[in-house]
Amino acid sequence: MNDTQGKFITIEGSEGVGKSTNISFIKDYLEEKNIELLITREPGGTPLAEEIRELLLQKRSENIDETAELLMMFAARAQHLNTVILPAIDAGKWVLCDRFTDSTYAYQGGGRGLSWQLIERLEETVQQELQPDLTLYLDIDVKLGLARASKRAELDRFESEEIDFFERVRTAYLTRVKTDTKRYQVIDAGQDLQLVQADITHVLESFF
Ligand code: T5A
Repeated sequence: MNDTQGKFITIEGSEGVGKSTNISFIKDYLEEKNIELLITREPGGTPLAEEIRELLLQKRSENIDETAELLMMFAARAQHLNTVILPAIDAGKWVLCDRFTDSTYAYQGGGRGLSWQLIERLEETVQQELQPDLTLYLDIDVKLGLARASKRAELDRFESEEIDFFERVRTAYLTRVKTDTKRYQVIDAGQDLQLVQADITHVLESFF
């Protein structure tokens, strides 16, 4: 990535951790600095990828095979990356993405038990060398996150999983963030929102 290119920031965490809430806070922060920003999400971010999202999140009687789920995540990602994210970065915009491949390591790897080597192979195929410049990982006690999530709309297919699933998701995230302490910045999302946002501001200031 050269100086005329934008930056790629991702925000990660388990259910109800406050990603949407804090994305709008980060948007205000970056726009104050006159940064041209694209906000997007995964799975989704293009019409086709949003259709795949619907397929993935809908509760259904047919059990979705884990590998099929994994491939659908990467199918949506390939479309999103090549038609939305990369063109925006090349045009000098900053991209703020609600979830990216770390979610796949956490949910399909940790949660579903698929191997990280398999995920790595798909990651290389779809992303080549591309990695986010900064990943904010919002960490929360699983029960607290689920309590927050359950206050909103009806639970989707992932949110309806058992608590053990989300404990494995969190463990996978916590393992992953240790692999690159520069890219991953861990925020304690169990705190009051003002404190969470003070920590996010601190991370963004260091990033600049
Ligand atoms: N998925 C995704 C995979 O399995 N593999 C993949 O590769 C990818 C990309 C997508 C699902 O897909 C799975 C993971 C997911 O299950 P999603 O919509 O992105 O779904 O994920 P959710 O976690 O469900 O996202 P939500 O938008 O539903 O939750 P948020 O954005 O984390 O939480 P938010 O901001 O809506 O906050 C939840 C509630 O908590 C309050 C908010 O006001 C809100 O009511 N809140 C706080 N309350 C107290 N203190 C704080 N600090 C608070 N922060 C927020």
